[in-house]
Amino acid sequence: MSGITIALSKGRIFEETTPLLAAAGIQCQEDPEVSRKLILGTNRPDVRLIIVRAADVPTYVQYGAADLGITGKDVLHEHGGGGLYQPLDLRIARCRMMVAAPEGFDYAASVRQGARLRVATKYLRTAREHFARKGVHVDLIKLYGSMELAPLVGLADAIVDLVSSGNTLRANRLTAVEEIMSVSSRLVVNPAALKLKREQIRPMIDTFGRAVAAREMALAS
Ligand code: PRT
Ligand code: MG
Repeated sequence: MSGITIALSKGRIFEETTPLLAAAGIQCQEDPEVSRKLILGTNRPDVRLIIVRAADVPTYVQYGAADLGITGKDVLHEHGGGGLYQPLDLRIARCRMMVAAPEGFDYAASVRQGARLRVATKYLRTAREHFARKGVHVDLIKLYGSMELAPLVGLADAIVDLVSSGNTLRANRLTAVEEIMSVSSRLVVNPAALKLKREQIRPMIDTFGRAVAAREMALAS
């Protein structure tokens, strides 16, 4: 196949990617929130989009089922990033990976006392590495979503999750106690595809780069 396949998730990543694609002259022909199709055509006959779960984007690109993908640093960190070229921080879908706990919970004191913390998260690898660096003993409990609930019903002392506005934490009387990393979405590229389709992919990366820079300039002024 000589065309280019780009893997994306719907929701916030698709929404925030649309202007960047437009800057590269790519317009999706269908709204993934409405259409049930998983392969979407664009105005460019040589470019198609595939809609996958956010956590699956690196896998599609790693195996070459997609040439390019757009995915959060959170997802990339869990995946490990093996077999992926990461040329560009797109600076979209920004948020922070945080440790959060119930408002009354003295996180610092329990860490100091060497207590064994129960932490619920869908980001096992990120959480494991973070607490290992700090030398904090944790029992990690794997969840697939709505981590904010876990401390409220006694499943965990704390959670590791993404925070953007902080509204979800506040609504559930939780508070962020530690930042693990700042998160934004990255462009990831299959290295073999980059070699084979360099004349198509390289200009696309450059155009995305210029669109990101222009957007940052506009936001700063
Ligand atoms: O939702 P679904 O289960 O389908 O998949 P997903 O959660 O993996 O995908 P999606 O589309 O929700 O998120 C895709 C990517 O967006 C993530 O991998 C992040 O890189 C990025 N992103 C940016 C976020 C957020 N901001 C964010 N706030 N992803 C999730 N959230 C969630 C967070 O987990 C928490 O539950 O929003 C809630 C907190 O938001 P605030 O605004 O209340 O703080
Ligand atoms: Mg989500």
